[in-house]
Amino acid sequence: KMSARGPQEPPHLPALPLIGSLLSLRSPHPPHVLFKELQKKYGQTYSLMMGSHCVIVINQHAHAKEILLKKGKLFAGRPRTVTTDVLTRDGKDIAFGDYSATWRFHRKIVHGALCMFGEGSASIEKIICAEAQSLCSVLSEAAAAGLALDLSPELTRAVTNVICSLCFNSSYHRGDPEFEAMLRYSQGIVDTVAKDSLVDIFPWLQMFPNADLRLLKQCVSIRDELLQKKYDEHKADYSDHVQRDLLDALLRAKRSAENNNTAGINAESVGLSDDHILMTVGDIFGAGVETTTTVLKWAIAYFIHYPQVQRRIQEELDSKVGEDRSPQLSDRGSLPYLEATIREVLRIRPVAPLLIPHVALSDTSIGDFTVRKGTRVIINLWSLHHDEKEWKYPELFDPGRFLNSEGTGLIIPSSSYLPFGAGLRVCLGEALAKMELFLFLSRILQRFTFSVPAGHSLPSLEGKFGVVLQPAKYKVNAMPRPDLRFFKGI
Ligand code: HEM
Ligand code: PLO
Repeated sequence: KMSARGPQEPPHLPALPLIGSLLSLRSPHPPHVLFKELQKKYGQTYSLMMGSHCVIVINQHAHAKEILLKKGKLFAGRPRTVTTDVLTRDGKDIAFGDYSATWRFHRKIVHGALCMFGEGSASIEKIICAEAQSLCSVLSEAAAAGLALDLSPELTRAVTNVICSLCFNSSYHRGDPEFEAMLRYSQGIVDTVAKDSLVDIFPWLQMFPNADLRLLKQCVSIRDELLQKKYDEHKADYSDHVQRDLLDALLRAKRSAENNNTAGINAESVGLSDDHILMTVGDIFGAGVETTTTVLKWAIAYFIHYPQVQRRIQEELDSKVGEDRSPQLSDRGSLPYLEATIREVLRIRPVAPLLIPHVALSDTSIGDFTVRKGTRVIINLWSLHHDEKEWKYPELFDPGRFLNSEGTGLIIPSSSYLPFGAGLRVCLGEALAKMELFLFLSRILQRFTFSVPAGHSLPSLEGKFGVVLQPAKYKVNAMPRPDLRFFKGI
């Protein structure tokens, strides 16, 4: 639908040479909240300058879907920034790498490797359930001691072990020094990478001492050492006949490209250099750890704020699964309230509130607005998920919005809901993340009730903006469910 005026430029924030719109962006709010606020003044779709880059900000689902789905290929690019270049050796990964044949190829290999884990003795479900089981044992020890618990390290270890099995066929025990090092470097990366810090607005700032950039480089070099070690170990005992994990799948693709080295096709030219392989596993490992852990922490924080939601999930579990066995994936269909709760957590606190920026690969348009090649596009998922026209009381945590009126079936009540993005750049881990969230949350709520420990305050629901939106640290009391006191394993 064209307006009477025809193609036009989107409304633009005031901009000054060199610093762009930085002055209008100074605000006590994190960027996703500020971008939502700016709609009031400039409309749902507006543009601004970040340094010398033109950026369009999208705050509505119609334009978001036009970009991600209808014109997906035109907007499948990624910008290069100083911090993501440090993390990914100049975009040799999937998430921050630009649209290319290499990018497509790596997505395909990862997708295939994740599907391979669907069945068999080492199935994803079995791996997750084993980790959920050991998480519960640790929780019951701590519960028996009556301690106020920071769940974060144990949740992270459980989630890390799932992705470690899939990527490297390995796992970590409590107190493993390699795991402790991983926790530290990964938090350092989350705190610094892709933050719209001055470094990314002014590329020339990297010439100057910059504490954030230095921390990032330190953390990345520790991570790279760990990845390199796993890679060397896998190369040493690689066999064409067994594929243990994602790294083996990537190595196999590399070997087969090397063996078919005819007509000038070699592993380097199809994007299977050592750097590309390391950066791809680095992405999956990093995304595998930080996203799912973050959602579990949000979910438990909300259970503490909304005990009636926690209770209703437990009632559903008691009546549909009972206490004699653990929940499994095949129970998903009979636990709609738990599924609705997971959806509501992903709505109210999206993991990636601004997705990852997209870039227009040629001259095109969004609605009636003209868009030039190279324009960066920020899709503000926060605005989509908190749009008052689409969601009643968007700040209210209400899993019931995802249930039909009888409360028996799941619905998506608004099309303004894209927790995993959509189209060519849709999240590669969506299916895995949903399995983990379901299996971990069902298992721990079957066995524990979470509350605020005496003398502590409720967890903050505010969120710390970064490449993922993380909750602040909080402590809980994990009470074994009284009716399950004799459950085996507690
Ligand atoms: C990309 C969400 C878990 C791997 C993304 C994007 C979002 C997202 C919003 C960006 C889409 C875009 O830029 O348009 C989530 C959420 C998760 C989750 C909410 C957990 C609940 C995972 C996991 C993995 C993963 C477990 C790894 C197995 C990736 C990768 C990309 C991505 C590789 C980049 C895709 C590309 O640029 O082509 N995710 N994610 N994610 N995600 Fe996830
Ligand atoms: C998390 C910290 C790790 O040490 C490195 C890493 C790799 C991939 C990133 C991930 C971090 C954060 C979440 C990202 C993921 C790729 C896709 C995912 C950005 C930085 C999302 C939610 O878009």
